[in-house]
Amino acid sequence: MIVLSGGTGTPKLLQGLRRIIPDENITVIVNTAEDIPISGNLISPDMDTVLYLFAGILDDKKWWGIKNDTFKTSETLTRLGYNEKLMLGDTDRAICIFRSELMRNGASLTDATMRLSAAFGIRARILPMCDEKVDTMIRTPQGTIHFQDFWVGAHGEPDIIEMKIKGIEKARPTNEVLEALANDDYVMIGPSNPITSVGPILELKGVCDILENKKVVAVSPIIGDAPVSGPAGKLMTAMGFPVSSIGVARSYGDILDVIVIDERDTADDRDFNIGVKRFDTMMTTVEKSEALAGFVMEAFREL
Ligand code: GDP
Ligand code: FO1
Repeated sequence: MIVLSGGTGTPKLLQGLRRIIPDENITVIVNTAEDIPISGNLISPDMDTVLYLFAGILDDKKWWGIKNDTFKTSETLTRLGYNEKLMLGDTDRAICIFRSELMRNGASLTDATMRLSAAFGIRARILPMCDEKVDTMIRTPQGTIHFQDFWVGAHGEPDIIEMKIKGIEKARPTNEVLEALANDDYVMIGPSNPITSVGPILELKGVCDILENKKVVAVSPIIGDAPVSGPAGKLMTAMGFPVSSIGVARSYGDILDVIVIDERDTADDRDFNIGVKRFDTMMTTVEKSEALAGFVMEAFREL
């Protein structure tokens, strides 16, 4: 099973999926367009959430960072008068330093991710979508800023005129991603932000063409007219999509076979030109994540 992931909604679904299929059978292709250097080291927020989930160390209250991490370095920097854009935990920072040192010595992001996966004893295959640096940039009336400056720095408040992924035209899905897609017919798109998390993966040259020939099931991150959390609504509006499960399906073009929407969603099935299945998609407990993952697996079996 291949899973396309951002850093919150899909990791919640992966938490459930891991309870029903072995990690060895899971390949996760992770968005890297929100990656950003902090104090000289590369932070890869979506990647790290997925790695920490599979390593069993994720802080799954916040869905980023490491459980019971300390923030001594960050606090000291603040005391000295240097405020980092992201509050990085000490252990989290050590992992980012290790990755960045590997990369400074010539490793690709994929190589570094594999080293980290091995060090954590992770049996799933966790792959960055590409090795080139790509950046989600948000155009606001005040200027164009990095996604992390928009979401963490400015609390998602600025109006959005447009979103662009800088560098995406030159980026390519890695050989590891292409090989994984060549060897698996089933692709799950979790309930991640369709614009900033799934969008960059789909924008990589050739990916949509490959997915059109796969069995693809997505779970909607939008229930009714609002996302469960985060800035997906604002971004969908800026990119011309209605904030609804129909908007989510539309943003994925022709690649979907089935979309799983929430049982509370009042969207009319006839407004989608693909299969629509309904389930409780609010993953407030691991048991609910497992039930949703089981439902998605059943949807694949019926295809
Ligand atoms: P990010 O990288 O942190 O933005 O995380 P993702 O893109 O992976 O996930 C963000 C999306 O997850 C948001 O649009 C939320 O609406 C969605 N989401 C979070 N929790 C849930 C949930 O329990 N159910 C559903 N259906 N969507 C969720
Ligand atoms: N999100 C925050 O809202 N505030 C933070 O201080 C913060 C720190 C942070 C550190 C490491 C990391 O991997 C992620 C972190 N995040 C933080 C989450 C993250 O930047 C965003 O929520 C995601 O990129 C949105 O997809």
